[in-house]
Amino acid sequence: MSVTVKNPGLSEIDERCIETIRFLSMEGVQKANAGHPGMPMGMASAAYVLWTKYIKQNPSNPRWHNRDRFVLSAGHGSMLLYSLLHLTGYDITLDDLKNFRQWGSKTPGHPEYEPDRGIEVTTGPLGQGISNAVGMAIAEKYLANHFNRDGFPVIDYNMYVIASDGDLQEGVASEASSLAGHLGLDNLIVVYDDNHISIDGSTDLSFTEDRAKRFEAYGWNVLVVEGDGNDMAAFEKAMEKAKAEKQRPTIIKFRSHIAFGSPNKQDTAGAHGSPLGDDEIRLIKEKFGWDPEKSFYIPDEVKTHMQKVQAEGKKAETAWDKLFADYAKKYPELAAQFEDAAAGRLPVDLDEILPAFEPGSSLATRKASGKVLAELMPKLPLILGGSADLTPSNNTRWPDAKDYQKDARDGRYLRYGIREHAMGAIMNGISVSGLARAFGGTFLVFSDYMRGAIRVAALSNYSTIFVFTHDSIGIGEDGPTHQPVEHFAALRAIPNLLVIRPADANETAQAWKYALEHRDGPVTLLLTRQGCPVLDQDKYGSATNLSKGAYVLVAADEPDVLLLATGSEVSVALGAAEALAKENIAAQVVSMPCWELFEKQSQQYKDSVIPPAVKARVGIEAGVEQGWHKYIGDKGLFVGMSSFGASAPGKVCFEKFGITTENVVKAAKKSMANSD
Ligand SMILES: Cc1ncc(C[n+]2csc(CCOP(=O)(O)OP(=O)(O)O)c2C)c(N)n1
Ligand SMILES: [Mg+2]
Repeated sequence: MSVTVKNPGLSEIDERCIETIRFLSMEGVQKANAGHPGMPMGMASAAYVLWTKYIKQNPSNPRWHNRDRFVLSAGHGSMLLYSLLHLTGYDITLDDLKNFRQWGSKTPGHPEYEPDRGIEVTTGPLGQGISNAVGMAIAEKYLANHFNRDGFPVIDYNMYVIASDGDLQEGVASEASSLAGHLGLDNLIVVYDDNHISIDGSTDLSFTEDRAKRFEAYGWNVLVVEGDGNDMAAFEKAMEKAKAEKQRPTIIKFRSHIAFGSPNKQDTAGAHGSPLGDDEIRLIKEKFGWDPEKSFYIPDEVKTHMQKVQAEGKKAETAWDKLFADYAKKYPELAAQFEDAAAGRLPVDLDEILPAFEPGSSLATRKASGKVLAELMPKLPLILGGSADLTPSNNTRWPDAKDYQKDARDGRYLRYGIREHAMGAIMNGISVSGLARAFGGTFLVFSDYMRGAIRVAALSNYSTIFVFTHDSIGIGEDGPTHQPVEHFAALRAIPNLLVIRPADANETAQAWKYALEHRDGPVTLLLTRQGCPVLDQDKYGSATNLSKGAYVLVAADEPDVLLLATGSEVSVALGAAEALAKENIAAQVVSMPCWELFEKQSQQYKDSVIPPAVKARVGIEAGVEQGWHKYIGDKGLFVGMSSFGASAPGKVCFEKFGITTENVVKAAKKSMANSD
C-alpha cells in the first residue's frame, strides 16, 4: 500500500506508522474544522523515531516516576501528540481523536496538563513548554543527586522537547535557554522544527539570526539535520550524539517541511493553522498510496507495531520497580521520603516548626517570610527556592542554603538571574516533576513579566509558589516604575490563583503553611518591603484564621461600619477603628489576606465577617479599587490608589496618596452618612 520513497533509516513499517500519524493528525483537524495540521505532518518522522526508539515511557502507567518527559512546546501541533498517545496505548481513544477540540473531549485544541494521559505540561503559549522543560531538567538533576545511591539510579531520565520557530522567537525561551546552558543541563534535548514557516509566512520576514550560533553562544550542544524531515538515519545519529553529550543541553536544528506530502499546501503558511480541505486530503492519501475513502484508518500492522512501545514500557518499569524495591530495603528512609513526596505529603508537620512572632515589634512581611523559610527549608529537602536576582530584597534565601549550579546539583537555591519570565516557567517545570516543587521571588511589579507562566500554572493546577515582595507604594523611593498599583487586581483576575497578602509576620507564617500544603494550584505571596506591626493574637485572634481568607480582628456587636483591609493596610484600619471608637463609632475590622479562600467559606461564615446588614464599609488597600465593590457595596468607600505612585519615601507616599488613618476615619463617616 505504501509507495513512498524509502527514507534513510526507516523501514516499510516505520513509513506506514509515520503516514498514519500524519493522516490521523490532518483528519482530526479536518473533522474539527479547526487546528494545525502542518506541524504534525512535517514532524511526524522525527516524533515517531523519538517515541519509538528513544523516549522511555510506560503508557500503562503514565506517571511512572523514572519516565522520560516529552514536551510538545509547539502546542498548536497537538494532534501530533494525541496521535502518538493513541497509537502507543495511552488513555486516548480513536473516538477522542475524532472529537478533537470538542466540548469536554480529552483532546483539547492545545495540550492541557494531564499526567494520567501522558500530557506532561500545558503548552500552546509559545516559549512556555521549552522553558518548562528546563525546569524539569533542573529538577531531574537535583532529584538524581538527592535520591540516587551507588548502583541505584532511581532517578535517571531525560527531557525531550519539540519546539518551533515561535518557541525560539519568544523571549521566555531565550531566557530559559540561556540559564539551561549556564547550568549545563545535558539531560535536555530539544528538537527544533526548523520549517522556515510561521503564521505570517516565511520566517525570513522576521527571524533571520543564526539560531545555531545563538544556541552555541548559550553554551548548548548544537546539531544540525538537513534534508526534508525524513532522513531518520541522520536524525538518529544526532540523537545518539545528544544522548552521549555529558556537559551541555542539546538542540537539534531539524530541517522539516510544514504539511509534508501535501501537493498544494506543503511549505505554505496556509498549512499552519487551517484544515487542509477534503480535496487536498484525498490527494495526499492518493500520493502515499492510501485508500482515500478510509478515514481515521489505522492499519493492523501499525497498531501492532506501535503497541510495542507499551510492552517495552512495562518491561522497563518492572525493572525499575525491582530496582526501587531493592533500594527501599537498603535505603528505607530515602525510599519513604520518595514515596511521601510522590503522594504529595510533606515530610514534617509545619505547625511544629513554624516560627511565632511576638507582638509589639514591627517587621516587614518579606523579612518575616525570610525567617519562616529559615525554619522550614532545612526540613523540606524537596522544595527548591530562588530569586530573579533580588535575593537580598526578596529574603528568599535561608541561612544554610546552597546554590544550585552545574557543579553543585545538591544546591537547592536557584540563581535565576534577571529572567522573571523564564523563572515562572522553570518553576512550573520543577513543580510538575512529581517529587520536587519550587518557589521563587521578585518584586510584585514584575509579576507582569511572569504573568504568562502564572496563568499557565493556574490553568494547569501547578503547585508553584510565587513570592512577590515590595508589594505597594510602601517601597518608597524607587518610584512608580517599581510601585505596584494594579497588580493585586490583575492577579486576582486569574482564576484558580490564590493571592495571599498577609497583614503581619504571623499571617506570613500561616501564608507559607497554606501555600506549602496547597496542591491544587499556584499561590502568590504578596509581601511588604516596609515594616508592619506584629499583631497581638490574644487581642485580635489567631493568625491561623488566614486559612479562611478573611477574619474579624476587631469585632463589634452592632457595627456602625466595617473596615476591610489587606496586608500593610490592616494596621491603618486598626488605627482608624481606635480613632472611631473615641467618637463612639463601633467599627468591625476585618483582615482579608486572601479573597479566593474567603469566597470558599460558608455563607454563614462570610456573613459573620461581613454582616450584610451593615452597609457602611471602607475598603483599604494600597492598590486600585477594582474588585473591591464586591465587598464594600454601593454605599462603601475605598481608600487606596487611583494613579501610579511616586518617587518619595514610603511614608510620604502613603500620606500624599491619602492612605492614612485620618482618611479612613473620614471615609467611614461618609459611608455611614451614605447608608443612613
Ligand atoms: C505566545 C504566543 N503568541 C502567539 C501565538 C499564536 N501562534 C500560534 S503558532 C504561531 C507561530 C507559528 O509558527 P511556528 O512556531 O514556526 O509554528 P509552525 O507554523 O511552523 O507550526 C503563533 C504566532 C501563540 N500560540 N503563543
Ligand atoms: Mg515554523
